Amino acid sequence: MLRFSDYRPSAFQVDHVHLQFDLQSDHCIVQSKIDFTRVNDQDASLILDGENLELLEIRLDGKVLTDKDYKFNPESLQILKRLPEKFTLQIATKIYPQKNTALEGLYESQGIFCTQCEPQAFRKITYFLDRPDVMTTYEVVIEADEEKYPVLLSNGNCISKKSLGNGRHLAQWKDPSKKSSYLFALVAGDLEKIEDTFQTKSGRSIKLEFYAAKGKETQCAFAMESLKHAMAWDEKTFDLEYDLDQYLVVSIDDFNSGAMENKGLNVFNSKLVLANQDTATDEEFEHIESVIAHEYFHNYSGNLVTLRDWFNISLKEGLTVFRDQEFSSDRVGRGLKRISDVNVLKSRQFPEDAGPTAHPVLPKQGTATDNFFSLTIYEKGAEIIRMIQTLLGQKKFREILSLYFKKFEGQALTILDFVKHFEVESGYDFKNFTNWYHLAGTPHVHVRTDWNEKVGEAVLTFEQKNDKAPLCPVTIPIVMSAFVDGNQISIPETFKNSDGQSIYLLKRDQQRLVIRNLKKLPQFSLFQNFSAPVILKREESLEELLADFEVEKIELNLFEVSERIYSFFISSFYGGKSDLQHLSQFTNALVRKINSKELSPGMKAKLLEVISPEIWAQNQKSVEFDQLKIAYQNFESAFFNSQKEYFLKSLDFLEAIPPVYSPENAGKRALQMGLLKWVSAAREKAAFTKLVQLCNEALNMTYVLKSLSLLTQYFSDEPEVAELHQKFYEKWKGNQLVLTKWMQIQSAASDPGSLARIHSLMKHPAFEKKNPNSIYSVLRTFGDNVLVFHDQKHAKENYQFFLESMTEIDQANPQVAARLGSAFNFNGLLPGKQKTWMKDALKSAKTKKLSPNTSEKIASALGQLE
Ligand code: B3K
Ligand code: ZN
Repeated sequence: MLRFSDYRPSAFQVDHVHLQFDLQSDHCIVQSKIDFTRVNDQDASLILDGENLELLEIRLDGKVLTDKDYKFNPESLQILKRLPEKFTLQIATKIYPQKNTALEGLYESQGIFCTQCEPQAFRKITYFLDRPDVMTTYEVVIEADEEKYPVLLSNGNCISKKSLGNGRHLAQWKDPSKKSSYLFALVAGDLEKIEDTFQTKSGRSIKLEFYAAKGKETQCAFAMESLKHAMAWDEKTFDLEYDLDQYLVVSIDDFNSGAMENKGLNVFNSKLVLANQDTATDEEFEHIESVIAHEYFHNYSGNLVTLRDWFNISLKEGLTVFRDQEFSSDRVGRGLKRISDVNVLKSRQFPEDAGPTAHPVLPKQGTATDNFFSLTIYEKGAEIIRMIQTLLGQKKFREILSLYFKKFEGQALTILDFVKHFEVESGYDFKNFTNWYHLAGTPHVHVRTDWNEKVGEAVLTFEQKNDKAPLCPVTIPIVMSAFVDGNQISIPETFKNSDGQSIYLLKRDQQRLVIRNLKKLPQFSLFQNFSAPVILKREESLEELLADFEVEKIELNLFEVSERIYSFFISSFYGGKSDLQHLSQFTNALVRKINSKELSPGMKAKLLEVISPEIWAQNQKSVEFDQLKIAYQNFESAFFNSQKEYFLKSLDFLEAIPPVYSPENAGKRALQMGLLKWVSAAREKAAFTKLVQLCNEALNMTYVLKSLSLLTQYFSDEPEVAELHQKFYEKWKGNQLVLTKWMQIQSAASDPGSLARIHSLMKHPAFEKKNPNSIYSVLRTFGDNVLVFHDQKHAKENYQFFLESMTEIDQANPQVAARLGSAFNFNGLLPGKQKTWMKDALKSAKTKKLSPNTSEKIASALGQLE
């Protein structure tokens, strides 16, 4: 077990490291030369981290060490000899990148060597002090076959390149910046590139290069533009200028996560860098822009100011997510971006925080460091940063953050150092606020409004509860305003941040806010822009919600009102009732909004989205997911029928939008497809015809994929749908990225026979057993598809099959297998039978030989059920 409290500073620092890689066809020899200085603890011996390494030789200050001078095993290397204050170790190890199926350390993907060292895989390359607080400069020599690997890359600048005359060549790279070992990178392959430059605000010219397998490099053009936008934004917003002379990005097909921010040499999963309009959807373009920015922003939040240890990972991840969200807000529109970020939080992070692996943003312990890369660390971490911004106001927050990067450059910090910096610079007392970092679970906030007409007094009663931390309230900033007859009134007990927002702080379990001298009960707008990551339970009638829907101006809050209205209806259909009168009141209001000019097309599309089952389920104690599926179906037909004519007519105005991606075009397409979805859900012939036409003729992947997905979901009985699938497959046979999306829409569909389809997908030639994207698109999509996965009629076999697949994948790739564990997040809501089946499947998985990553997920899931 890893424990936060076990942290000790290293007794040794590394002054410089020189690495030499000899890449061969079935192995690689790594020779390191590491200069050490003892920095404290005169008696401590030097213990280096290693994993699965074959040690060939070790020298201390040039002299070969013998067996009795050191103790080693594949996991560590301890020097027993007394060490001077300064010394140099030379270590030679042998590794096998071609056999590396875990895709950590140095591995080969489709003939390209590449690395993934974060968090602790540098130790799979060579023995080292593999911890983020040991920062040093690197020099790297790579030697490889000249023909097969013409491009040899590492961090920093290339200082020489030469042919060795024997069919091999070498390149020498030097990184002037001190970095942690998790940021080391090496790439070797037959790659092509596109190039550009970025002029920094101080006038330096930065060379930008994107590399991909031959023929695919032109698909990096959008990512290149995104990078330039991100660089300019960080200069403008936080006064952060890129520090090196070049910035390289490489696209790799087999990659466990989305991308990696290695210093000066990012490695990207090809799905997050390659895009053009016939192969990528609008959503993917938007996502690429944000991930390119995210990795770029890490250059400061992560690389230059790094983390002391892996428990503090949210110091860089929460902050960098926050920074990329702000960037994308400026690119695609603040309201829409906030809606989609809050949606990820509610539909994915909240379930994680309620599930078996719930943990604080600053965890206290863990089994596998890899499992720290969670939605909680990333998304909830970003929300905590956002609350700090809310408390101070954006302007002040940005100034203090900008200072943070300048003050701490080159240092390894903790989250509490970060908060301290904000405390010192702003004078604001964050003492109680830091509980947000220490507690697991999502607080539920219950709000009640009481109105005493006689004395003209309104009382808001707030209560917070967190099952995972029952005795510990957190400080919850509630950004709010109140209106009487459309005029804003001032609210007592609130304070204003530097942006002029009124904030009420809920600090205790229960608080009452009394507003006196009122002629009328005000309308309250609470938690504006989702000012705290809580589950809000407001006692409101459907009438009140419908009234709010008419007047709410803040896009996020308007969306949330619609979400609560949808939730009302789903609940009544789930309970076997329907409320058609209110439904037509709602759909009438919705149609009015869609026809009006006050909202953007993208926003209108959002209002047409029904609450997701994952979010709806959060207010329940137990859920019969198959009943819920029926409730959704019944609701969908009732919804359509209440505006049948309007929806049918809406198909006529499906005007052509230019196929190219832009936030505006994306919004317009989303609205069209949002309307078409409702007609499809009612299985109307007109929708079928339109979908088939789009699938056959559209010049844009958003239309094609969305149409095929709606056809799969609602018209799977029509023989033409199978033909369209076959046609799609034939067309895109050579393009693995497109086929991954194709598999995903099939695995996300919720018609009967899902498991059989998953089986056949996994046998399909499009499914690549060792490719993480393939596995995620089929199995993770299936496990996260709550309405299908937990369906009582099929749950038993679903669970068995899923866990068997998970344990099998674990043999080759523990990280990918462990990520499938999100399927257990809803176990707490399962009815008795499903719980028993899940327990049986987990128990039988537990008897197998598992990696620490997967065994931690399975053990915690079992722990929750037992
Ligand atoms: N830092 C990487 C994630 C690496 C995951 C390692 N298991 C990407 C990112 O968050 O930017
Ligand atoms: Zn990150």
